[in-house]
This record gives sequence, structure tokens and C-alpha cells, in this order.
Amino acid sequence: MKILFIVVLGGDLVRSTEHLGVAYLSSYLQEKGYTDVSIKEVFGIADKKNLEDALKEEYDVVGFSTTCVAMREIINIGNAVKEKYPNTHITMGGHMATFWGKEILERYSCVDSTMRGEGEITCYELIKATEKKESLENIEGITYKQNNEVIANPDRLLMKDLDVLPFPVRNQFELHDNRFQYLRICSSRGCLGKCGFCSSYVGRTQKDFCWRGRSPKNVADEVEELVKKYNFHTYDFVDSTFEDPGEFGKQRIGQIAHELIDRDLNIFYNCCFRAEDWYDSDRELLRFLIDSGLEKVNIGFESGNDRGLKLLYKRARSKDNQRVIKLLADFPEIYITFGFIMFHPDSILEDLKDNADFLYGTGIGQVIRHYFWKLEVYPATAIEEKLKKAGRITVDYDICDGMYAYEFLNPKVSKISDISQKLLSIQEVWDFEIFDILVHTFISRMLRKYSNSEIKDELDEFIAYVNGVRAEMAKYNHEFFMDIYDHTDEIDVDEKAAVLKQHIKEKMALISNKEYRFGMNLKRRGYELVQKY
Ligand code: B12
Ligand code: SF4
Repeated sequence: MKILFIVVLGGDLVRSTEHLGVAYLSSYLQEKGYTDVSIKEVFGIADKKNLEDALKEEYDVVGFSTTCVAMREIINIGNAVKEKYPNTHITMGGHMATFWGKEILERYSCVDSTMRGEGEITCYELIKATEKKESLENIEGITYKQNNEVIANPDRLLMKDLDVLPFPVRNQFELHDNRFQYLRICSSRGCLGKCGFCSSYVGRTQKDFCWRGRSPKNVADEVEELVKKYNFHTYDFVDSTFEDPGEFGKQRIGQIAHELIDRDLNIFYNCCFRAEDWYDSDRELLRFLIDSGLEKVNIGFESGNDRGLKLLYKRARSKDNQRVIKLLADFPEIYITFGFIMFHPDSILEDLKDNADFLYGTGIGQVIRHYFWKLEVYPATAIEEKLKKAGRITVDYDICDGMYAYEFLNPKVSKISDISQKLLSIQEVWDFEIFDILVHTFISRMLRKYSNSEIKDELDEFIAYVNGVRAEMAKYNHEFFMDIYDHTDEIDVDEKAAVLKQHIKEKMALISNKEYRFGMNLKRRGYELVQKY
């Protein structure tokens, strides 16, 4: 059997293209004896070069992983595959296929089957049945066409033991000449968060306790294999919440850190936390995680007040968000990246002000993108359901339209959001976010290397300079946003955009120059600088 997974690049997947979902499917199929499995990347139907390469040969099964932003191109490419190779079985998995699998099959004739939830076993059973030309009627978790009828089989239970899975293939990394900024690792599946805007499926279409974690040894074995094979040291843990579920979860990540340190793997990594899980009593664990390589933490703060947090169905409250920011401030090696939803369908003016005050007041407001972010409503989320019930979004959602369009309750919020969406198109707004992370990476790694050395004071002075510029930017951003808030009807967006662009450029230049002088000075004196990737 010849099997191909096409990763359709769109949204954030353009910048870092590794897709762990299909990498897991590939390694699982290979373990089961299907060795002819490939992964190819295509931007879309207009990406002739990659598409031609993907369709050079005929495959028995072609699989796509679906997310809202990529659906249109997935269908376009699916049609191209079917046109050229009518006998190829086209299947889809991932989030859109999980929640809209039946509709996808009803609407798009090129698709033969869709799968719900975790795909390893379902995909294997589909391929086995296709090879033997058997019916799909006994495969759990699959929806398929039979005599023009769409049949949805019962859901499959979640896998219990993730340690039995083979490590995901790294074909995409090799396809890119081993030049990724980081490799992704999935140490657990499922999340106890249940945020109202999240379409993570685990535990919804597949029943059982939704969180499952790999053993610390199994996780470290994978990292060690990658370090040895590729001499690669930067990792992104894609776990929904690294420390889930509760105390057991904290013990588990402590043990992962232990394994990574014991094996002297010398890696750097980032992961996601939920604010409500972290307390002062976790300082020792945090120190340990840092020693094992933790340098970035992503937290979904999402709102500056409890009203917003409740409307978004967050478990955390403002006090939790504030507490974790304060706690992490004591660990300068850690950078906080975060999710923040300035505008959501029920936002009122006070919320916008509270949000702005939160971003500024907690000292994390140097990245202005967070002031402009509007909630993307994905299908099958709690917020979608609520909006539908209230008649606030069109019921006839078009699968290929990406996210839902929705109306705000308050016309002024709507106007501020419209202005913000225009400002989001400024390239510098995005550039600074990446720039800031890279500066931090430099700082974090220099601190690890030199914090007990004779250049400690120079390093501290450089960090203080960068933090000073960040603080100026945070103040500027707050004033910039509040100007839009106070003078919404008089704002000239083009003028505002030009000013903002210039401001960000100037601040980036200040930090870059300082970093260059600092680095050159150290290099001249024989000190080695750290890699940012
Ligand atoms: C890491 C991550 C990313 C990474 C990597 C992308 C990737 N998909 O690998 C980056 C940062 C690039 C990214 C980008 C985006 N992401 Co993202 N991302 C995640 C995250 C946190 C984890 C995904 C992961 O690696 N899981 C681990 C692997 C093992 O599981 P998996 O990918 O789900 O795959 C399993 C099953 O889904 C299934 N399966 C998957 N594909 C296929 C294909 C076939 C044929 C079959 C049979 C089965 C199958 O089997 C796999 C193994 O069990 C999830 C949230 C979550 N907790 O799930 C969001 C999530 C998937 N992302 C989401 C979104 C919205 C995006 C973006 C649109 C953001 C943006 N605005 O650009 C882009 C879309 C990119 C694209 N073209 O698809 C949404 C999807 C919502 C939706 N309904 O579409 C999620 C659910 C988060 C959320 N907010 O709800 N993302
Ligand atoms: S914490 Fe993250 S993964 Fe978990 S439900 Fe919330 S948004 Fe989804």
C-alpha cells in the first residue's frame, strides 16, 4: 500500500511546518508493516511545484489533517488528487473532520472518509480494510460513504497508554535539511481546561478520562534519540497543559525534568501552563524545570477581568493570572508568551479598559499585538453553541470559510475592533513579537552560561536595558490603545499605523544595537555567545 499525508500549509503552520499528528500516524502505520508512507507539504492549489511533486505518483490512500484555515485549500487539493487518480481513497482527520466529518462527506465528492479524534488505530484499520477491499462498517471513529449514503460509525474510545505508540517520524525536519527552529514533542494528550473557544476534541467525541500522559522515561527516550540522531537541542512541547492533571501531573513533569538533566541532554524547551495551577509553593519545581531547559512558557491569560474570564469559560480568575505572572517574574530565564483575547462577542467597553490595564499593569504589555486580538470562533466550541442559540451567527456555516463571523453587542467595541484588525496588518507588529522572543532566548541562554561568571554585572546591565525599553513600549502601547478607546470616531487609522510602525522600528533598533555592542565586546574578549535557535 502506498500512503501519502499532505500537510497543507496555512496560518501559523507556514512558519513552523512540522505536523505531529500525521507524523504519529506515519510511524504507527510503519510499525504495523505499511512502510511506504510519505509526508509532503503543499501551500495550496496554486503551489504548482509542490503539488506536482506530491501527485507524481499514484497512492492508494491520501490523508489530510484539517483545520479551519486550511479547509478550502484541502478541498482544492483533494479535488486535484481525485481528478488525476480516481481510485485513490481520500481520507481526512484532525479538528474539522472530527466535528464536521459528515458535512464534509456530504458536500465534497472527492472525500471518501473522515475520522474523529485520535487517528492512529482508526487510520490503520482503514488502510488494512482498503488493502483487503473490505467494508469499513466495523471501524470505530470513521464516517464514510456507501452507495451515496453517509454512514457514521460509533466513536472510538481514547487510547489509554501512550507509551505503546512509536515515536513520531521526523520526515518534515529532514525535508527541510534539519533546519527547524524547534522540534515538536507531545508528552501528553488531553486537557482539563475546557475553555469555551477551544476546539481541542479530546474527551468530547471520544470518551474516557481525557488526559493521558507518557511516562517520563518514554518522553526522555524520545528527546535523547533526537539529540543523538540530529544533534538538535530546541524543543516545543505541544501538550495542551504541561502540568495536567493536578499533583500527579506536577510530579510527572518533575520526573521528566529529572530524566532530561540526568541524561545531560542540554536542551531548551517551551511548554504551556494554565495560570490557576501555579503557586508560590511551586518554586522548587520551576527551578528544576529551568535547569532541565525550560525557557518559554505559554499561558492563556485571555482576559483582564473576571467577567471576561467567565464568559470565555476559563477556569482561571484574574488573581490566578496575576499570581503566576508575579511568580514567573522571579525567574528571568523564563519568557512568558500568552494568549489574550481583547475582543470577544460579549465584550463591553469596561472589559477593553480592564484588558488594557491588565496588560500594562502586570508588566507583560510590550507586544502590542495582544491589544488588537479578536476571538476566532471555531466550530463545535462552547462559544459557537452559545452564539448560535442566541442567533448571533449564521447557522449555515460554510466549512471552507475559516472562522465564524459574528457581531459584537456594543457598536463602539465593534469600531475599536475594526480599527485594531487594520493595525494587525502592520508587519512590524508581528515582527516585534518574534524579535522579543529571540532577544529573550539570547538572555535566557546567556544567563544559564554566565550568571556565575565575572561578566554577570555586564549581563545584568544589558538585561536591565532591554527591560527598560520593553517597559517604555508597554507604556506606549497602553496609551496608544487608550487613545483609540477615547477618540474612536476621530481616529485616522493610516496615520496611527504609520506612527506605530515607526515606534516599533525605533525600539527594535535600540535593542539590536545594544545587543550587538554587548555581544561584540564579549566576543573580543574571548567569550562565546549563545545560539538563539
Ligand atoms: C501545536 C499546535 C499548532 C502548531 C502545529 C500545527 C499542527 N497541527 O501540528 C502550529 C503553531 C503551527 C499551529 C497552527 C495552527 N493552529 Co494549532 N494547535 C496546536 C495544538 C496546541 C496541538 C496540536 C498537536 O500537535 N497535537 C498533538 C497531535 C499528536 O495530535 P493532532 O495533531 O490532533 O493529531 C491527531 C488527531 O487529530 C488525528 N489526526 C490529525 N490529522 C489527521 C489526518 C488524518 C488523515 C487522520 C486519519 C487523522 C488525523 O490523529 C492524530 C494522532 O492521533 C492544538 C491544540 C490541541 N491541544 O490539540 C492547536 C489547534 C489544532 N490549532 C488550531 C488552530 C486554529 C491553528 C491555526 C489556524 C492558528 C492560526 N490562526 O494560524 C493554525 C492552523 C495551521 C494549519 N494549516 O493547520 C485549533 C484548530 C481549530 C480548528 N477547528 O481548526 C486548535 C485545536 C487549537 C484551538 N484553539 O482550538 N497549531
Ligand atoms: S487550556 Fe488550552 S488546550 Fe486546554 S481547553 Fe483551554 S485553550 Fe484548550
